[in-house]
Amino acid sequence: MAVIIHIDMDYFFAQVEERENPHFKGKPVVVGSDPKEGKGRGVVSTCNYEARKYGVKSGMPISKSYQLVPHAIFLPVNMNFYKKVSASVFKIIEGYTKKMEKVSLDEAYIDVTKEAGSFKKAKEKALKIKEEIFKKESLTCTAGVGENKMMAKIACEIGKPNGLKVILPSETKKILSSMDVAVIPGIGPKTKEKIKNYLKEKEVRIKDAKRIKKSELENLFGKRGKDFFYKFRGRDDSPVVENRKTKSVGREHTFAEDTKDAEKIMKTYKKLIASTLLSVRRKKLKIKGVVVTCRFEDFDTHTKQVSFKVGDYSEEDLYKKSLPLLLSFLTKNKKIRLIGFRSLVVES
Ligand code: DCP
Ligand code: CA
Ligand code: CA
Repeated sequence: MAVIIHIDMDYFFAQVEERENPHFKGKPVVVGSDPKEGKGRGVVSTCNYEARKYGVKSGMPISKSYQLVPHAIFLPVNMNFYKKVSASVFKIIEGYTKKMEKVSLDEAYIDVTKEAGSFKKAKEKALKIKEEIFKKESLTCTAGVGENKMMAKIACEIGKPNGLKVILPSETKKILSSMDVAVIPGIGPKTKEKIKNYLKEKEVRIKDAKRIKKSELENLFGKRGKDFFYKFRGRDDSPVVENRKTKSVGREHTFAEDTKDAEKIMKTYKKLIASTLLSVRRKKLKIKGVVVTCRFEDFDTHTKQVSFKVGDYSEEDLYKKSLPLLLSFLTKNKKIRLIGFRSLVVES
């Protein structure tokens, strides 16, 4: 049996805004598009718990949220900043485990089966992570611990906000049975509606959904149906998949003398590609993009990059794909001191 922790930041974008503006604390904060005094046409990204008391929710039209709490603090989505905060948070979590899967800017699964071994140890680990995130980033999160990804996520939902909830394997079935089917990942409003109609009931809890046979679920939902059958029973075999780190492999060359000789530059460039590719193949890596660097005679240094589908590429492919980048440097009216070629790679 596995031991999985799911971490989800509380009211993430809004909490980051509160942290940056302590005088917002205690007031309703809505992050999203401009409400334009009720005429705005975008949606709410998220809001703090004060705003939730008025019924504001993620995804709601911003105009509706303005009707509900016109006196709220409305803020635009400062995505680049949230991304930075997210990276710092994940860095903290990574310090505790090798096996982490980020699933969005504010949530991740970690598989602690080997490292922690027991639910008790996993709970201690989750608490340490929560404490370190709070200490270093002044942000709260909720952690859920369960026997698989689904149960860890459900535990996290129960524990929100600023909670730590463990669902022991012996509790899994009982906890699930009285919950609404919509807690099952993959069951959205449409799927729920179909199940409701099939059972001819007004509301469907998981214990009701368990009356549907596997074959019936398969008829209703195809492959997903079988998945639902097991999930209603607390089973989920999906593994925690580490996010593949992008690394790069590259070469560079400094010319003996600064040059504008296109033929000479091209010849060197092709050699850099060939040598890089050799190294990529030796390490059995797959390529997902390239970066071209150029340093001019005055040491002014530029890089350009292009991404493409992860795969195996030939020297010729890489040359063709990256040539426009190199050419953009050659058209500058300056001599070149160094060129570099780098391929962005992932483990295959
Ligand atoms: N988000 C968004 N639009 C949505 C849902 C979410 O832009 N429809 C963004 C804003 C959230 C962040 O993603 O802050 C994380 O989403 P969550 O669903 O985890 O929600 P919150 O973190 O805001 O709240 P909770 O405390 O319920 O996790
Ligand atoms: Ca969240
Ligand atoms: Ca989330």
